[in-house]
Amino acid sequence: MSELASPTTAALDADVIVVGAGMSGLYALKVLRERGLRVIVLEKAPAVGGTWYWNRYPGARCDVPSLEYSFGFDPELEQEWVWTEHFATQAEIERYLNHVADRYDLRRDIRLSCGITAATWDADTNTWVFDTETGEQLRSRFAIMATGGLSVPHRPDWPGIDSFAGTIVQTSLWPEEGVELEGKRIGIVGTGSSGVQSIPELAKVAEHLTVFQRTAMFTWPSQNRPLTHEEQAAVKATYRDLREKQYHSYAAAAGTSGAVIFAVPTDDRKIKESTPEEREAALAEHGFSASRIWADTATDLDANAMAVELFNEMVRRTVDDPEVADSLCPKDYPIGCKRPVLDAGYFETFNRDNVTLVDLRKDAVVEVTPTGIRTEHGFAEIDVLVLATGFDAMTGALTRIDVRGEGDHLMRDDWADGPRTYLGISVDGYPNMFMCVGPSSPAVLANYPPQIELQVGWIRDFLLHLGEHGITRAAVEPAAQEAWCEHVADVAKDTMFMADSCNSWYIGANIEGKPRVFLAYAGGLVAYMERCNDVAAHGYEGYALS
Ligand code: N01
Repeated sequence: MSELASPTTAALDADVIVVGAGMSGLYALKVLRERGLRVIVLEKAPAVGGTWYWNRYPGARCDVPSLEYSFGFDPELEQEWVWTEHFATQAEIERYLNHVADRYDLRRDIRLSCGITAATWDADTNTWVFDTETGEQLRSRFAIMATGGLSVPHRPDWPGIDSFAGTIVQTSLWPEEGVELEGKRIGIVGTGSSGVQSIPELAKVAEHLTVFQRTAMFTWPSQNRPLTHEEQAAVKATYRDLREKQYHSYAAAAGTSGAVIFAVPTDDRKIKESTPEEREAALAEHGFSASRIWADTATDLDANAMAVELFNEMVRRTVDDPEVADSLCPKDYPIGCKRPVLDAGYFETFNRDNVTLVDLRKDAVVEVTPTGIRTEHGFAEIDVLVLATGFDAMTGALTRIDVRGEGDHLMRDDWADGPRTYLGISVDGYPNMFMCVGPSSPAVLANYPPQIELQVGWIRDFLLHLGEHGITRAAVEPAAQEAWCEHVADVAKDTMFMADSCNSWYIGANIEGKPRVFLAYAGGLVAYMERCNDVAAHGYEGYALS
């Protein structure tokens, strides 16, 4: 790709440096290298896999069906890989991504244990300079930030937390060698997806498990099951059709199960027009899912409140102790505000003799001591403290390193009031830099592998276009970025994500001081790709190319 390399070929380490060897980094390396670009991937972890390397806590698994949560770019790959369960475990997905790395000979261009501390735009040469944790400096024409939306762990700053003398472990930094849990007194903080998945598993091995809950969670039984040979063969016989459906769906999902399809009601009926008998019949037929079938709960807060009541009725029917059940009932925010969670026996776990719930809304944390957690009304002795306390989502990975663009601007300063992007891919003031599944793209609202294929494919085509036309600088025009940001906010404004009572990581509410801005694109993958493809068809409008 000689056009891309000139005029500073000798000084460039690569045409493209990709930061991150998770799903999008691996795919970017594959498709860019096969089109003749010299690519280096820099990865902080000692292994590939991104999210699926770091999040190896007990119970970690994907909540999108395995046959859908996989790449579709190579029919041979999807035929030869065998999934064992409807929802794959972390270990199986990690094996899959390692298989992808080996099958396409990706490892030779990946530098592991090589996180970056800074990325700096050099306007004199139209190149990006990367400083790595290993002290190296590398230069490329283009930067692709495949740094992940949920890659920067968030940890509570409770008084005394550093004095804890037992084992303290974050679900998203779970050590490869594992953690000794058998027969221990375990405390877990956090009841989001990670907490909800770990709690039933931790309860099975702990002498005692204390769950510290700040906000009760909406979570639905996953109905996970082993995949039979027949089921898998049936999907594989028509895999191309499934992929086409994914690429042309709202959430990059073709099927009818998994967390990403929760936004879609399964029923035409409106809960506000239903009778008590109809609601009772829905509970009898669908159980917890009776709360998510109705056509009017996604945009009508009163309808949503009625669905919440159905959900909470199921909690009360499942959990034996009425006081514990009451604490486990989500009360003050709507269904659809936070990411739906799928579980395996979550509420039933609170019926075990070795599990205690501490409701932090009634009994707040005072301090962590060397031997446990003191709350206003009690003290829990703990050997292992598990933090399932989430992430500085979507923007954290880029604001925590020094990304320095034109005029020496730092991205974290430019994004102080929330991320500003064009198409969730590029940022005004940061030429030649592209983000994978970045803020203001569908990202967390859609199934990742198909979405990555489409978005990274778009970036690849853009880079080839630049090479073919001898262009060495692609910069976003401010007006195009403003229009995109306005559109992103407009699409989200009437959804449950933005309800006044909604405080989720989708809008940065879990991080103190983070601006309340919706961090993804809620218009769906189809509308999103139409817009991206339209931009390309009009000569990459919105970009100044030189
Ligand atoms: O993080 P979260 P997560 N004191 O932010 C609590 C994906 N994912 O790692 O709600 C007490 O959702 C916090 O309480 P509150 C998925 O996209 C997917 O679980 O802020 N509690 C909350 O309960 C998911 O949405 C999969 O009041 C504190 C919890 O910690 C995303 O990752 C599996 C606290 C954090 O929940 C993040 O999920 C796992 C404090 N100081 C993750 N600080 C699957 O595919 C925080 N909390 C299945």
